[in-house]
Amino acid sequence: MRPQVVLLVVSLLVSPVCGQSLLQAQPVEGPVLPIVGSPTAAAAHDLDADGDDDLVVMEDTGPVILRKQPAGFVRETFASGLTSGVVPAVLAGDFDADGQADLLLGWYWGVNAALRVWWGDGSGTFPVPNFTIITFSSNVGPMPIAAADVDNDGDTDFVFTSQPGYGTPGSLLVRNLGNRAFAVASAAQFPAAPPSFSVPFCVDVDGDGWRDVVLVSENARTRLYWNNAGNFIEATTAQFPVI
Ligand SMILES: [Ca+2]
Ligand SMILES: [Ca+2]
Ligand SMILES: [Ca+2]
Ligand SMILES: [Ca+2]
Repeated sequence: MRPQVVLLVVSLLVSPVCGQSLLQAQPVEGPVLPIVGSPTAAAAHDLDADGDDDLVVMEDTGPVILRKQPAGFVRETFASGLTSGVVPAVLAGDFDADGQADLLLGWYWGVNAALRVWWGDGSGTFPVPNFTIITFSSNVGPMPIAAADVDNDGDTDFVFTSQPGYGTPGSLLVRNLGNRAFAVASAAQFPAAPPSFSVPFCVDVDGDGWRDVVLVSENARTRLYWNNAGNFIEATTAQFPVI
């Protein structure tokens, strides 16, 4: 049986028809997105609750929403208050658990450096400014953001890194307190990250039911922070010897 199987596989591989399908298959071309300029970030979520994922895209002059409709993506702008494309932090999700999609936008520069959570009304277009500003004790330059329920209270929390040159370097944990309120964890609760470009991931490394945080850094070793019932402590290099 084995020689026959081998011959059949070889036959399939050299078959002109099969070879064409394997080697010359062309990708299916998707719709052209109505995006202007050079976007810096994007997130996907069903913003208008019609069963398909829409997009929020950070363009050069601020965020736009691309709602997926049967004929293609419909471009929607909203009064985000952001006029710069230097807004690389964006997430979409239901952050107050009311069943309607919300947006988390972050940006930098001076006193405007903050996170802002836009509360959705279910339309996916955010027609009326309705947001909560999360402020910090020092300037931050939010870039990559990870969303996860790190304190196991049922709502989404945020971990992000503040990049050198755009704010005080380090990583920060923003706890979702419910009722559209947030609190920035203290340095004792969430130790600062290395001063480098880092991307956070929330994952339960040790399987204890609490999501730990892994920070992958550009110019420093990857670090792991154990989640100890909602408070974090950095793993030793013996525990996590990742360069
Ligand atoms: Ca949708
Ligand atoms: Ca919501
Ligand atoms: Ca939580
Ligand atoms: Ca864990």
